[in-house]
Amino acid sequence: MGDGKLLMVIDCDAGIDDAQAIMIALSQPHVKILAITCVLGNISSTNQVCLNVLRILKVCGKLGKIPVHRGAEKYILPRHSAFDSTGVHGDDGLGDTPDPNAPDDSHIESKHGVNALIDLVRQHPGQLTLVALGPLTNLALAARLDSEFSKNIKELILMGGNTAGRGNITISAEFNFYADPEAAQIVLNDFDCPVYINGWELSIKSAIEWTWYKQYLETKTRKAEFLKIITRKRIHDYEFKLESFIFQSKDLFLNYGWNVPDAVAMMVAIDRRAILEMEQRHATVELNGTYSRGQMVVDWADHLPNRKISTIVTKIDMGILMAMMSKSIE
Ligand SMILES: [Ca+2]
Repeated sequence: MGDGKLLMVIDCDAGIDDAQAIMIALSQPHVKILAITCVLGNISSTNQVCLNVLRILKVCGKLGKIPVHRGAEKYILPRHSAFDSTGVHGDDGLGDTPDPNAPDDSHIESKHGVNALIDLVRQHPGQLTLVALGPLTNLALAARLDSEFSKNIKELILMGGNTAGRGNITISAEFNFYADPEAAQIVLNDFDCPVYINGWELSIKSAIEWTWYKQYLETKTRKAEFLKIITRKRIHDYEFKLESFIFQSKDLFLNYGWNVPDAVAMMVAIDRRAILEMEQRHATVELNGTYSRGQMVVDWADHLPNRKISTIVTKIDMGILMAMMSKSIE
């Protein structure tokens, strides 16, 4: 099984960033996506995440060809009142530009996303590349239901966490890890497969040049048009911030670069040569703290011996990223 293909399962909370990442994976001929499992995150409805994935698949001509599963509908131990990132992704997760002909939920598989993950890994032991683009709830639940789950994953590439305490949802936490820190800790502390972490600071460092991105969205294809529609609201917000740049510090401006965190993780999953610099360290997650719940904590000086080692990506090849983004809208 495999035929030289990269066998991939995507777990996501789509999400505009996830849309870009999924489109990248779909455009790579050697990538075979076996399923997409959905979790809450960018929006608090897992069902809506599934509908968004179906819409992305339809735009790319893949509707009905890749199973879409509804996963967890609640975080493991939510300590915050319901929150999501609708300010960034819109109320529906795709920029509030609904398609009246979008596929309905009859296209969603009946099998739960967590069971789908477990079954797929059992069916393809040591062969699956798992790409996690949202909170890690589904992965943690799969590991708790099946103790062999992580052992049989070929590799896990995730978007989440931070290396220098730089937050995007709180003062010190990145969104995916903050949403479900218990799940993130289960994955980082317990998973027995190679884990690649693509965190928030990497995303800031890899922000796409604004002029390039605007031109990119003007490409005359159906897929580019789709991306343009779903990012319209965010672009408006971005341009507003850009115009008020003179009142901002350079550091803050960098925060408003065109970040594509999920695309970065997807690129790393597809082409390991895209990693230019990395650190191999134990990383875990703070579960308490007055300010720091959900912050990734990196053991830079081996204070915690015999812990799981993750690969923390710290620099990527922007040329490969932009080439993959371009290919994804052809
Ligand atoms: Ca995401």
